[in-house]
Amino acid sequence: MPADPARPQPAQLNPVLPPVPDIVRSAYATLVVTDLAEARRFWVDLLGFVVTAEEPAALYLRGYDELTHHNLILRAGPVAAAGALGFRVRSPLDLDRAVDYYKALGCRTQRLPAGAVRGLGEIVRAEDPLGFLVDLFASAEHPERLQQRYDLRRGAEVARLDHFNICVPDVPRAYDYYAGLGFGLSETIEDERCVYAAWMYRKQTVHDVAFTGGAGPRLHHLGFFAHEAHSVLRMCDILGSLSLEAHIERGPGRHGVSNAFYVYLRDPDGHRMEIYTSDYYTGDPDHPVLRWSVLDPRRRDFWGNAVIPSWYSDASAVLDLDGAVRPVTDLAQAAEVTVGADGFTAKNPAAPQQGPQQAPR
Ligand code: 4SX
Ligand code: FE2
Repeated sequence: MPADPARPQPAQLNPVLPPVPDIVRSAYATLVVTDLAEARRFWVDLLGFVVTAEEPAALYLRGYDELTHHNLILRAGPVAAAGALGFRVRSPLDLDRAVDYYKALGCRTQRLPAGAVRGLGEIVRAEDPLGFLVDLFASAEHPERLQQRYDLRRGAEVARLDHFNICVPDVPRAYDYYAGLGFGLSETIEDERCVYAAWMYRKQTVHDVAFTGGAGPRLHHLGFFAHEAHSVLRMCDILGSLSLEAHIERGPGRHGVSNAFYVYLRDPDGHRMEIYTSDYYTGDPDHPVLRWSVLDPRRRDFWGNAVIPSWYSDASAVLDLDGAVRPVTDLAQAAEVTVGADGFTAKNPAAPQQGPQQAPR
C-alpha cells in the first residue's frame, strides 16, 4: 500500500535518501531586530513573553507553558530578518541522521556544539532545500516551570510556539520536502489548477509548518499558542488602550483552515506574529485531510472578513548560513490573492455566494 501522505511517517519516504531525522515539533525561531529595546517593549512588556535569559544583544523568550529554554530568540542586528527555524528531534541519533540527510539533499550543514545556542544541546544547522535555515536539537535546558504562576501572566498569556508559516514560490515542492521528513498533511487551500497553501504537522495539532504561496524563501509569521480566545481579545484591547492599534494587522477572527481563533500582529520591525488558540487533534493514523476551495470566502476567515493585502504580500527576509540575507524567487504559480474569494470577492465574479462544501477527500 502506498504511504498515506496525510500521516507522519517515522520512516523515510524516499528510498534513495538516508533515514530521516525524527522531528518532534516546531520549537523556536530567531528574529533579528534592529532595536532590541523596542522589540523588548513589544514582545515582553506588551505581549507578556517570559525572559529566560538576557545578553547585551539578545533576548531568549518563552511562553508560560514552555518547559524548555526558549521559543523565540530576539537578536539585535543591522537588518530585520529571520534566522533559523528550530525543530526538536527525538534523540541525539536523529542529529547524526540529520547531517547525513541534509548532505544527501546537497544542503550546506553545520554541527554546533552544546551551548552554541544558549540553553540548547548540540545543534545541526542546515540550509534546507527551500532556502530556510533550520536548527535541529535533541536536548534543552529546563528552566523554572511557570505553568501555574498565574500571578506572573501578562499580555496575551502566550503558552508556547505553535507553528512556522513560510512563504514559498512553489507550494507543492514545499509539501514534498516536508512530506519526505514525515510531516502529515492536515488542510489545504486549492482548486483544480493548484494548491495555494498547505498545513503540515509532526505534533498532534493542525500544524508545525504551513506554506503561503509567495516570493520566497521568506518567513510569513510565527504562530504562538494561547489557551483562551479571550487572550486574543484582551491583547487587542491592550493595544487599543495604548494607541498601539497599528500593530494589529488582521483579525481578530476565526480561521476557516484550522478552526483556530486568531489575531496577527506586526512587531516594531514588521515581523508578523499570530496569537492562535483552539485548533484540533490530528494524531489518529488515518487523520483525514480537509481541502478548502480557494473560492470559499470562509477558508481564511470563517466569518468571511477580508484578508488585507499586506497579509499576502509582506513577509520577513531570511538569513543564510553566513548571516547574509537570502535573495528570493518570485511566486511560480497562480497567486491566491488574485483567485481567492475572501476580501476580494467583489473582484471575483466566479466566487459563489456561499462556499462550496469541503468534504475531506
Ligand atoms: O488564513 S487561514 O485561515 O488559512 C490560517 C492562517 C489558518 C491557520 C493559521 O495558523 C494561519 O496562519
Ligand atoms: Fe498561522
